[in-house]
Amino acid sequence: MSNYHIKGLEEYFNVYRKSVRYPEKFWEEIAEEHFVWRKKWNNVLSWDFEKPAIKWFEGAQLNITENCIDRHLLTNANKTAIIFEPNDPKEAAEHISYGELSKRVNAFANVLKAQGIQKGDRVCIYLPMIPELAISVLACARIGAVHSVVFAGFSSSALATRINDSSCKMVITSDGSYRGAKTIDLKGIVDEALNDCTTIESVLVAKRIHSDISMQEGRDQWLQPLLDAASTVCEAETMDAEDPLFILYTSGSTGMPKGMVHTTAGYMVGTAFTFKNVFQYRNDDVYWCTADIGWITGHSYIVYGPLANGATTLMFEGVPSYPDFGRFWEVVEKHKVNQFYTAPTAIRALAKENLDFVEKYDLSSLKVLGSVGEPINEEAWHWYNDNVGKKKSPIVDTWWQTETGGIMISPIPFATPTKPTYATLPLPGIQPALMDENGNEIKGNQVDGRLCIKFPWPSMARTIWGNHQRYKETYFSAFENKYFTGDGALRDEVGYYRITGRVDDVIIVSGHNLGTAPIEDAVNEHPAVAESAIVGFPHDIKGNALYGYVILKETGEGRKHENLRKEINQIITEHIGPIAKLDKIQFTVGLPKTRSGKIMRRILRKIAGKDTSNLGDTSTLLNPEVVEEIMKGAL
Ligand code: 7RM
Repeated sequence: MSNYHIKGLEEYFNVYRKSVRYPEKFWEEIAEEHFVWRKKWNNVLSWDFEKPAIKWFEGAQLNITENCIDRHLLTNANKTAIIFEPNDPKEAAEHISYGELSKRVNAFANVLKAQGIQKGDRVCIYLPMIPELAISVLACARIGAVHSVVFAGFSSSALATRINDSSCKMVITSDGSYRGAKTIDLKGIVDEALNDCTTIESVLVAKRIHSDISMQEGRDQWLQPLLDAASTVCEAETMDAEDPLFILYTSGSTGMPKGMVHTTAGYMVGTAFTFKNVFQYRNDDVYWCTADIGWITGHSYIVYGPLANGATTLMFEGVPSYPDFGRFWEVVEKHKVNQFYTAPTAIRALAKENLDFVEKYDLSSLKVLGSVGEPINEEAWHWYNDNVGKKKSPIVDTWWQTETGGIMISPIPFATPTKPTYATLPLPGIQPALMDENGNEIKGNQVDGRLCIKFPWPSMARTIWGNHQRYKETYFSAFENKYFTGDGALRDEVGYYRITGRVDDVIIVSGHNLGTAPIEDAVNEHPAVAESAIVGFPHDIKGNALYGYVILKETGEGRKHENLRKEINQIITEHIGPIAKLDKIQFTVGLPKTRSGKIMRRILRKIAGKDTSNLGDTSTLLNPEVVEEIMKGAL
């Protein structure tokens, strides 16, 4: 039996049982056998969810880049580490071998040092999906600087907030970025942000779009000449197991974004282990995660998890719709992608388009399909399964969070039988619990509640940068001695988990608890519906009533809206019951989405409740213009 690579369902259950009975032993064996350490730990785990204080592999010393790069050089220096697929399909892809990656990371690390960056300093990375992004992340890790990647779709004010919160010393950016047919002036956004920042001493600028930008004397420098002059040898800094590796901001329901802090050893072990099992990665496979490295999915499953396994990981600069909606599948065919990991929002967008875009390409290399970021609705699941996977590639619906660092609940392909809309079973080492409103654990199957985790796992975030109190309040105070995820979930008759969405998405209508996801699933079954979002609004009698925002596949006055409303409610009645019928249905052209593709329900709730005086922070929206539209059409 191998703890590290699980290949069947029985093996999964055996490993899982062991991981719960002897968690320290379980993780220690994995840490021993699959990583290189400069010094071994004195203690596998110490934890206290009250304080909270969690330490894994205390006393150990290592550098994560030695695990992600150096150790593969002995046997695999010529293997491709990173495939870079540019925005424009006419531009050649780049294959970066482990050998070349080593040199480029080391040179970059030497540049950082020459610019005065030291172990523990925070470096803000604001780059598009170009190789320099992965390389700068690894260069920080090489010298023990704490990277804080800010997704390069965020505005200047969002960038400034994040730079200031963790007092970054440096920004790494580019002259601009390509996004489909558009270019974005990244350097201009950085300049604007830096008007409100005092801690930045230097800005390194990668050339990508060759635009005419202004460089501030004494602060800004072009990156390439510095790299060209730097040595390609750089000794890795010795890091303690619990030294911070990075900060990544995640938006809270209110207030400031939270700078989640991930540390070195546990994060490495957790992301490597989950990558290997969830994607069943084999030596010569090509793996592609379409996320941006600016999100946790990109940190854990484009950079660290794959590289720690010596994998070939593909970085895509572009968007799914450029030059047309076949782009993803073209890339799969071109690079013979074996594992493909994307988000439900992308799947739904592509499912709206003509099937020719998929059928044109040879997708026979695909072995495993992944989904992450939000509940994958039944229709999208089937579309993905039928048209992309041709019913032969298992779909891994992976549930996890920025805070969890790595995948928590997911099928193991070819072991766990999949079930649409279910993330299925906890991975080894993960102990979920469903809790009721009174703080009691709900045992047994066919139950639903608030999703908590009872026991620490190596890749969990250790604190919120500069605000440990908020970390405690947000995650460890709702339920005693448990990590609270903020999500609701149900457990079916065989123990499979279905994540029903954020708990604040639960709407109580006439005393019935209704999750939004199942209702949206029902609405989306209507052949004319492309996407929907359900929220509650105050109702005199029912307490709350349901308001549905519905995007139709074909806009225009093709069909009578009144009939559609009736048909949609008919489907809901059939699937869930009349209690879940929508009081109001507004047809709209779009939904307010965060840049990572999550629907911002807070705004929809306010509009439904006719409370639009203060919509709160909308700076992280991808499509702020849609809010105006929706307000105009509100019922
Ligand atoms: C990885 C990521 C976390 C929140 C989480 C959930 C939702 C993520 C799924 C999901 C249902 C899934 N990190 N979520 N994955 N809901 N099924 N497979 O997305 O920090 O950006 O978001 O996303 O609500 O709490 S995140």
